[in-house]
Amino acid sequence: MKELNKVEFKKEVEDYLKVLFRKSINEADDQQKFQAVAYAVKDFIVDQWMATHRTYEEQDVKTVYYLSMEFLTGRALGNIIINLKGNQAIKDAIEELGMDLDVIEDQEPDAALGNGGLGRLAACFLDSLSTLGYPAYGCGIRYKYGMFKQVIENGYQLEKPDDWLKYGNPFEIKRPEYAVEVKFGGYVAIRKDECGRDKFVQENYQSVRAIPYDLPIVGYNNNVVNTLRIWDAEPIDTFNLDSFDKGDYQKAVEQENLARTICEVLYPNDNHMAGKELRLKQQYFFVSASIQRAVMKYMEKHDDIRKIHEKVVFQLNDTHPTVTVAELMRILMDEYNLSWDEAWDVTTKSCAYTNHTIMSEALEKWPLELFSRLLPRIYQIIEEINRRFVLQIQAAYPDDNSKVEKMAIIYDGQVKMAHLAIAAGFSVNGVAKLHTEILKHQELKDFYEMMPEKFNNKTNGITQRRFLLHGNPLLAQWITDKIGDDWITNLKHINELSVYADDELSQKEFMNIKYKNKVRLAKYIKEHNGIEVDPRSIFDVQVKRLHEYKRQLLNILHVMYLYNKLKQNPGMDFYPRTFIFGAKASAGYMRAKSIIKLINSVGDVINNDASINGKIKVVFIENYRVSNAEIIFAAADVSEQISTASKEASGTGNMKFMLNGALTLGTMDGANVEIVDEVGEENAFIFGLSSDEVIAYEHNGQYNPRDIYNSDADIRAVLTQLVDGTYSQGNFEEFRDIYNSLLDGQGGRPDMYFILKDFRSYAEAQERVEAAYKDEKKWARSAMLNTAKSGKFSSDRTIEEYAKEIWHLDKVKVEVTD
Ligand code: DL6
Repeated sequence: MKELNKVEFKKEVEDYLKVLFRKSINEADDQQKFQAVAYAVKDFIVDQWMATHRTYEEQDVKTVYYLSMEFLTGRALGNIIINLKGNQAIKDAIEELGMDLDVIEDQEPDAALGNGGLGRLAACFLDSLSTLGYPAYGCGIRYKYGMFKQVIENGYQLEKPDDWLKYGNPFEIKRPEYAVEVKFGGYVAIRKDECGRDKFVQENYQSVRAIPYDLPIVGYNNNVVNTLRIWDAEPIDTFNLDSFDKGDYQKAVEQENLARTICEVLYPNDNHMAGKELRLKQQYFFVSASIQRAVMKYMEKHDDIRKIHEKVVFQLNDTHPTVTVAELMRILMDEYNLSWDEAWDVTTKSCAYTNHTIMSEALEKWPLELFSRLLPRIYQIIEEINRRFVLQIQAAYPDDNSKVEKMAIIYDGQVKMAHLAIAAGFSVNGVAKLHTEILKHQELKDFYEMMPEKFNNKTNGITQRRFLLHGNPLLAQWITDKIGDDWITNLKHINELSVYADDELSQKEFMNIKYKNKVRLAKYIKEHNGIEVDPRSIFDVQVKRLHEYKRQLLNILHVMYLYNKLKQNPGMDFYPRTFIFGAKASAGYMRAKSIIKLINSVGDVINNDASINGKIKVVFIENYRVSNAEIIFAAADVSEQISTASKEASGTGNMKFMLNGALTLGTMDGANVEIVDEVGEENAFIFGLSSDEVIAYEHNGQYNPRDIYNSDADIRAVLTQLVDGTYSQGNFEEFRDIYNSLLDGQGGRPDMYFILKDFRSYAEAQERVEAAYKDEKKWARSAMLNTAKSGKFSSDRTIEEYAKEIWHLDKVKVEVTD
């Protein structure tokens, strides 16, 4: 691997300041300095980027195209620097130029092209693919506005546009030479081609030019730089004279609008389908562009399209890119003249699907009218796939008509994207063991029975390079001092720390690092929230998207309960606790927004009550995102993973906390189950209904939260405080909807997420947390074991499994020649 030369690097930074801004280092502002540093870093990696692609071409490698509506990559600069092992040289260069690397990194806006877990997983996967040397493209959308910026005003969430491209993105390269056309609407006509064959032709359509922008994904210390290709839309021909002459003015305006709107904004819905037409346009837009380009690239070096699956595999990140299946069929049949059977053979060998949720509101179903109007040729193809699939179902279950009803791709006036992905994909995977079991035996039971060979599990993972090496440099260095640095690329090695778990000095060192990270977070909180928190208190953290199933409400109701106890009994034995929240709610999700307001209101009352001597603090961190997440994970003692069992497919925050030595307080849900398998139940705090119990209650309807409300005075007191103005300055209505959702369940079952049912068990687990924390040595041991046992949860492990068991990729070594 080429070494970064400090002297050359300094000169490059100064040159870029001149070329880009006509400024010297003393004149430039911090943003300009960031841009210059970023360009200098890009210069350094571009040789590796070119060498990587040259190697791929020379070796004619098989490539995975990871198709995802979301890539939540966060900031690039810091991550690239650590992956280049360039930290020291660049740090020194920057220091000698009179700058501070942390300040420079802070100038970079997060690339927030994603909502939460699904998008961040995609970003971790890209990091691992490059680090492991697997040929890959990430394919997505270059949203002009990413995930909104959350501002908290008077306790309420406000959404502000995320203008992340305001200063340009120094890392991207526009590739107009690879632009393709994407067509919408019109109708399908049958025309004769030059050989007299019937051809399906889309006519009277509107189209846009899809333009790719490439971003480098730098592997760790291995010269590999893969590409994240995000597509932007431009008008095909703006107001050319032709259009005016033909009276096509209206169409020209519409095409221009289409191009302007398609990539405008990321839909801020996590685990929820909004069903908007523009969203379907976005899906087809980036899928069509990516598949067209992948096919063209393949055909540049090969002559038999029937063998494309030997060199290309498309991984569908949830159902969002499922139109891939029909788009590939269209290209193969309409552009390469393959027969249906030939095209189907290729398609079903090229597409694999990952399911990320069982939440019914997230399952994508499109009304036929909308789908067929927007994508007429794609719809025709899906109709035919459905017709054939229904025949298959009927052949398999001749006596059971209900099977077609449950499994058809088109049914009840809707196109069901998951059914299409399963019918056409050669692999269907869940993202944690429990989740996959639930898919096989509950949600996708019929499909599993019919096609068991397609189903497999790939437990999620996270990259230790961003979430430990970059986010927690003190702990990273300590680990390296103890066991060497193999853990950076092989997290299994981190288990070697286990031998230090009982060593008192190591325990002290470990907890001292935790303390320093808590001081760092306390400073951030003071600066951003104006709240003083005590780094010696227990940092109890729940950061993730706000969703009822994730049960931030359970957490804050418990805080209210603790506060009541403390008020009733001021002298009680109580270990000081700082409850830290961070969460964005979808803009239209009113109850979620109300829960944010409740957390802030409870915080206002408790934080300002001098009578409890600061024993409880409640902090809501505004605009939770990848960059502040790194600081938060490093400082956490307790990791709140308290979803209703069966609802969280995996979770990945749980893994980031564990890696940084926090103890999980959680339900047996998602990957929590596997975390407990690894670390042992004695080093976590498990509570609540099991997934089987939740599912049983959902089926038998025998849960009535009123019974709990009537019999448990503490719970009743807390619920009453939602509607008696305690936390709403006398406004009885502010939290009425939350109250009703727990007891009356307007528009659904009361307490759908079993908050009251799990409350006592949660409170009891919280007591265990407090008792455990008081035993410093025991806690330190458990914290260290959490870090030591996190080896399984590296995305490197996950990607190895995908590569070996689904994609069948070979690793590539890249040499850079000067
Ligand atoms: O697999 C990544 C991530 C899981 O860790 C979360 O448990 C799951 O909720 C999330 N799923 C989604 C589904 N989105 N949609 N639509 O974000 O995936």
